[in-house]
Amino acid sequence: MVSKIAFRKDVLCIIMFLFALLLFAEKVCPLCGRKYADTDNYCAYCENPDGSAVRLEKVQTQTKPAIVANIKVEGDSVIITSTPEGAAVYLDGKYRANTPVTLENVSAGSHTIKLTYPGYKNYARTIQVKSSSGVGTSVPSSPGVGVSTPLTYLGKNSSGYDEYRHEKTGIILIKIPAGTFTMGSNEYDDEKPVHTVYLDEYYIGKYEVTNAQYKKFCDAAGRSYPPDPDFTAMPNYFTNYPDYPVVNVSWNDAKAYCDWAGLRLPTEAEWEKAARGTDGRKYPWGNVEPGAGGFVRCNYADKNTDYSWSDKSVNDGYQWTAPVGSYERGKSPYGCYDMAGNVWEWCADWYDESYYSRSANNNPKGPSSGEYRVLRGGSGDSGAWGIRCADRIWYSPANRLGNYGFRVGSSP
Ligand SMILES: [Ca+2]
Ligand SMILES: [Ca+2]
Ligand SMILES: [Ca+2]
Repeated sequence: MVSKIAFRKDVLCIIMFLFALLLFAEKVCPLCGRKYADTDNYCAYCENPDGSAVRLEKVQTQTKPAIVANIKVEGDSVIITSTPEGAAVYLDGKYRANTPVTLENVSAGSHTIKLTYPGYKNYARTIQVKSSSGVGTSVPSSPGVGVSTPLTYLGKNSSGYDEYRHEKTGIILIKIPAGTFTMGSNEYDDEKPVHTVYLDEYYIGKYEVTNAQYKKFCDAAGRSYPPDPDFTAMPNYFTNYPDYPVVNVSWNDAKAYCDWAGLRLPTEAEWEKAARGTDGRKYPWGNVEPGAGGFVRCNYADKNTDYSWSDKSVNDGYQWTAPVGSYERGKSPYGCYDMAGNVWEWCADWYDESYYSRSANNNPKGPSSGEYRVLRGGSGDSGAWGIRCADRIWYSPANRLGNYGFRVGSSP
């Protein structure tokens, strides 16, 4: 009798063990290295398809292009040009101006010159200056106002779309092919109905317009600098943080910049297509939440902020703004950066909450008049709902805020 009971216990144990194995069987994701259930076809954390390491390889082989710099020392002047033009120039670690630039009265001795440009590797080099006199001052070259300059083709970006450099501003534009996309969502009334929109081919900025890019306009056109947003521990934001997005610009300021540059603001439809592509996705990167799988995809209201809606489980690295192009995983299907978060972006259109119910199917340009202009994409203060590609907000075109900026658009 005793041995019979013991045998049954053994059998029960083996059956339970096999059952447990079946329940808890896991595999390791080759992309993010996390374990997920054997029964799933996708990694539960990063949504990588079963067994695929393709995205990992893609991330690892992406290398940033180099800035090509030409530095000439003539007496106590240092003449710096670069490709791309508009790179931020640092002399001995201190920001001076953007290329092309002549730094004058540079003191004798050895100096370091550093150049930075969004999306490019930093350039650094030591120079020797022989003659000496006084403190260095910078004299930026002054391009003419209202003169449009041509686009230079740069090749295809890592998402497979054509990129161009706008010579006057140094802004990188991505060409968005003609075709239809899904606009709107069922989440809020002003995003309804979901509808199909056709757009002709157009260009849109790869990044939000930076402080350096906006400064070039102010200096050339005699426009006043934006007021300081008073970001904690970021004094003189506009002049000290050249690669960060310009903020505290009104719609009127953004429009004036575009007019000066020979560009324009994107329409609301152009903005949304560039952000979400054609498949109606929720965010530029897809449908997973911004912090899914422990990855960082954008600058939004994370643990560095203290709002009731702050996502304390995510550290995106920034309380206020981040340098443009900081989040590789947050790119849109066309390769545009920061279309979720960082700064809200002014669009060309007047705001009307019921516009989608009567919008044109082809190249909609918004209502013909209104009181407010549209902003898109959310900012460092936004919760996850506010960085959705379909979200719309509005503000008076004459007013500015410390989390409002813009990116440019253009027609071919
Ligand atoms: Ca943040
Ligand atoms: Ca943005
Ligand atoms: Ca909204």
